[in-house]
Amino acid sequence: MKKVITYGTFDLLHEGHLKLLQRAKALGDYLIVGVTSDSFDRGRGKLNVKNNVLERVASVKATGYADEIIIEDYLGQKIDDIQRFDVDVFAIGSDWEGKFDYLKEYCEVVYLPRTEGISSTMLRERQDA
Ligand code: C2G
Repeated sequence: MKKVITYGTFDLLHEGHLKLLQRAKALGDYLIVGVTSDSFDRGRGKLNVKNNVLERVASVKATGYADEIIIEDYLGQKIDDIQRFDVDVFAIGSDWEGKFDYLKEYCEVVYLPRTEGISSTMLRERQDA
């Protein structure tokens, strides 16, 4: 069984997230999605997130693409997860191109095309307007 893992905040879940999850799932048989905790996001400077972690987990669950959902809560967790779950493929959007090449020591790393014209930032701005 080929295991794929991906991570994200998935705030105000939109079509870009949906496509990313669909493409990640298609890379293997079993998809693990790591949803960032609120404190992990604050720590990496994402201060504007609208949905809390439970809401974001529920949105990811509702897509039907995730076989398992975990919480990402600390720096360096990706390596631990890949080893713990015996992951074959790490997938992430192309806005991160090159940034996760250090994981190639542990599994295959795939950058998936990002969906243009939609983002959580755009939706948050629209909500605030
Ligand atoms: N994404 C996409 N198209 C968009 C927006 C997002 O393909 N228009 C993808 C991103 O590339 C990412 C996933 O959707 O793979 C989740 O995006 P975010 O919620 O913005 O999360 P991000 O900050 O990219 O988290 O540890 C966390 C991860 O490193 C990345």
